[in-house]
Amino acid sequence: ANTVEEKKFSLKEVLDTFSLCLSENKEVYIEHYVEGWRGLVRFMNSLGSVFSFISKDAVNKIEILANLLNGENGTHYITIQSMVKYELDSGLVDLTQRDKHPESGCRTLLRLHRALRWLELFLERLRTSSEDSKTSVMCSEAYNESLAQHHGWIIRKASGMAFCYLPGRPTFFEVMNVGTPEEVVAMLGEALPIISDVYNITENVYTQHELLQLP
Ligand code: 1PW
Repeated sequence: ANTVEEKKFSLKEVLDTFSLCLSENKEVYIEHYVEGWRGLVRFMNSLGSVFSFISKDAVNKIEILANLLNGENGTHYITIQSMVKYELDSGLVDLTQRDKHPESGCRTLLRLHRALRWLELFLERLRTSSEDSKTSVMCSEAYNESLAQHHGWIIRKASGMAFCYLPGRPTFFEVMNVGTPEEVVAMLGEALPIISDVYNITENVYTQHELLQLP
C-alpha cells in the first residue's frame, strides 16, 4: 500500500541531488543540477502562494535547460563545462546584449547559479541561527548579499515583500521535513559544503570564460 502513498517531501533528498551533480573530475552535470532545482521549486511552492512568483522564473529557466539537454544537441549539454565550450565555440551566446540568442544555456544557467548563492547564504544562516532568529531577516540578508545585486528595484521590492511571508523558524524547519531542529542543523552541515562546491566550480568556469555578466 505504501507504493501508492505520495512520498513525503524532504529537503534532505533535494539537497542530496546536488551531490550527484559533481563528476569525478569536478564537472557539473546539468541533469542533476536541473533536478536539484526542481526540488527547490517544490519546496518553495510548499511555503505558500507568495513564493510562486519567485519560483515561476526558476521554473521557466529549468525548462529552458531541460529542453536543451533533451534537444538534438543534447550531448553538448551533459555538463556545464561542455555547455560553455559548445555554446561559445558555436557562437550561441549573446555576450554584450540580448539579441540573437536570448535564451542561451549559458545566460539561463547563470541566473540559477546566482540564485544558488542566495540559497547557500540563506541555509548557512539557518544552520547557525538560534531559536528566536527570524527567517525573513536571514532570507533578506542573504538576498541582499547576493542575488539582489543582479535585480532591478521592482523585483527587489517584490522579493522583499515575499520574504515577510516566510513562515517562522519552527514551521520552516518542519516544512523541510528532516526531523528535529538538531537533525536539520546536522543535515545542513552536510549539504552546504556540497552546494558550495557546485557553486564554486560553476563560478570558476564562468570566471575563466568571462561569462559572469551575460545579459
Ligand atoms: C527558500 C528557497 C530559496 C531558493 C532560491 C530561489 C531563487 C529564485 C529566483 C528569484 C527570482 C525572482 C523573480 C525573477 C527575476 C528574474 O528577472 C531574474 N531571475 C533570477 C533567477 O534571478 C533574472 O532573469 P532574467 O530576467 O535575466 O531572465
